Amino acid sequence: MSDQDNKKPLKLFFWLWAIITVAGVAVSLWAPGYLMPRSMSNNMHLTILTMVVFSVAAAPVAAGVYAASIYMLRTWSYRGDDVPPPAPVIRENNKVVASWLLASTVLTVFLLIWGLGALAVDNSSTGKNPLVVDVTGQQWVWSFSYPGTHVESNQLYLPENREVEFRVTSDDVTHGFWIVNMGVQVDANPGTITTIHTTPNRLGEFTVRCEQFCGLNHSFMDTEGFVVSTQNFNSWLAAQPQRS
Ligand SMILES: [Cu+2]
Repeated sequence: MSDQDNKKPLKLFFWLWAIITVAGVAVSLWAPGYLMPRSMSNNMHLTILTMVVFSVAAAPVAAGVYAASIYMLRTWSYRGDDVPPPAPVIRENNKVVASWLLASTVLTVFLLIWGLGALAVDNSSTGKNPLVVDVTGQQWVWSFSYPGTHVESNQLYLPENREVEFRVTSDDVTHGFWIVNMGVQVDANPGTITTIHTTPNRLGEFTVRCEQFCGLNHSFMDTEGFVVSTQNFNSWLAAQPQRS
């Protein structure tokens, strides 16, 4: 093959790769707004951002695989016994192999650093006077109490823009305390208290779910929650029947 012929398949591969990469990046940026639950806390914001960053970073890799597959299907398809197969071009091009290896290494290291950073940030407390909420799971309801008050509720009310420290436990079997919109997910174990922090930053309704199989009515173990203004939160607290 001449040099000119050698460059043709590379060009085709490159254009396939570029088009699929652009499409992949576009979907990665656009889809989370529709597919992910609405973010209502700093944690969830980071979770969604991480998903977008990982998807964008994965787009050129996936595009490389698709482009190579399409290229191979086109080039290596059976054309009769008498037609010799074309010489492999991509695999034997050192420049292509070296840049692919370099790109994969850079991407992997970047994602590792991002992932470790996000993991370290996720569960840490800012220590600024958090609102403490005691969370108890039992078959098959959640209850929430607010230390310093005598309020116990089956709905979770939280004030906006104040850090919350959930102290999570269970009265019977292991449950999983999960607020989808806040990126909060931790096991509720009997006999032990697990803490997790978040700062709700958006007013509105959310759902608290159980995400550990805990028996017959596990799938019905969910309840409503609300992020409200500080003023409305205080009025809600005051209006609750006092537990003796
Ligand atoms: Cu459950």
